[in-house]
Amino acid sequence: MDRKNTTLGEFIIENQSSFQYSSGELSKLINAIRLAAKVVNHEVNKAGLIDILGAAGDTNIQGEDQQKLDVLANEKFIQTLKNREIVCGIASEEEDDFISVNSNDEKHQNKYVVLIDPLDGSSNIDVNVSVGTIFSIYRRVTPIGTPVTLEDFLQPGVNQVAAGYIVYGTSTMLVYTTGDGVNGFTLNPAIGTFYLSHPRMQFPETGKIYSVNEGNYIHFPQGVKNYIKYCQLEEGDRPYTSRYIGSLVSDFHRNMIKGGIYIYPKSSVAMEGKLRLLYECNPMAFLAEQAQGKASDGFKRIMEIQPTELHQRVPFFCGSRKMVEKAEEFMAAQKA
Ligand code: P6P
Repeated sequence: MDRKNTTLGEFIIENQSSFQYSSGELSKLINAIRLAAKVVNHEVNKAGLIDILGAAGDTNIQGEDQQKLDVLANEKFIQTLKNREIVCGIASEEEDDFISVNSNDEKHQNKYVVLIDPLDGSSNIDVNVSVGTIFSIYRRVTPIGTPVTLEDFLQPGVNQVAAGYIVYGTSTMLVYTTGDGVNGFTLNPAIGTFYLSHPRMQFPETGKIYSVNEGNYIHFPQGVKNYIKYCQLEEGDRPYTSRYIGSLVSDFHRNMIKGGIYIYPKSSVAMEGKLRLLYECNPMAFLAEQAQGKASDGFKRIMEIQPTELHQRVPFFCGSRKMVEKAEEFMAAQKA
């Protein structure tokens, strides 16, 4: 059922039966993410009011200053997921290594692992620009009741059973897929309930928005430079509009509604690009494909990349199918 104003809770229950492994665990997992999202939303919305702005003083494995809200969001999602004994392992952008959750305790038959970017775009926090949480869910591949291993996390994106994001913007939305399309839920903060506001979200087949940090133009591969110039040419349906928020979730969300392409390519300063495969690119790629869009590294499908490291980075081209295909043509031509 996808009638508007269904609550997220009702939607999960009504659609649980459509999920082939309707053990109820995945429903409980999505519900746990829903709860954590409401807690983080509350903190994000008051960030300017209490002293949780500014770097927490630490830096994460990426060498980035950890904003206090990063730390808080990371703690809230991990704590919520651990407390419900639904998952057997968690990996986070903010954690150097993965976290095992009771997975070597035989009475816990938890079979899901969650990979998460608890607060993506956090550099925008201090300037009141929207940020987001991204999550990706897999079934473990090692035997239930044994300790999770890195193998449980280094799975290709095609193995995902669910993925989604929360965007803390002018309104707070939770957008997710379990492999049967993409649905968007908007939070009514007055009563703390998410309502189905965007059923069956789909990327327009093409669009007129390109999202890339053109400040890095001189460092880009020639194929990306050529595609950017193509977007700017006065010809046919162009020039396109450049829109870049500096928050992947926000740029992706706008492009999914209006049509567009987001590109974070590799460059001479970011040899593998900046975005992380496991908890940014794979979940966004799953959503993109479920919304009739496309996601590649400029050459091959993101979700078919075999991960080798927890925090590995990949170049990312994602959005309206025809726009990604055109960008891929320019990438292929540069190799010719
Ligand atoms: P740049 C945020 O840090 C992020 O991971 C994405 O959300 C965003 O699209 C990108 O990096 C911005 O990176 O190098 O353009 O500032």
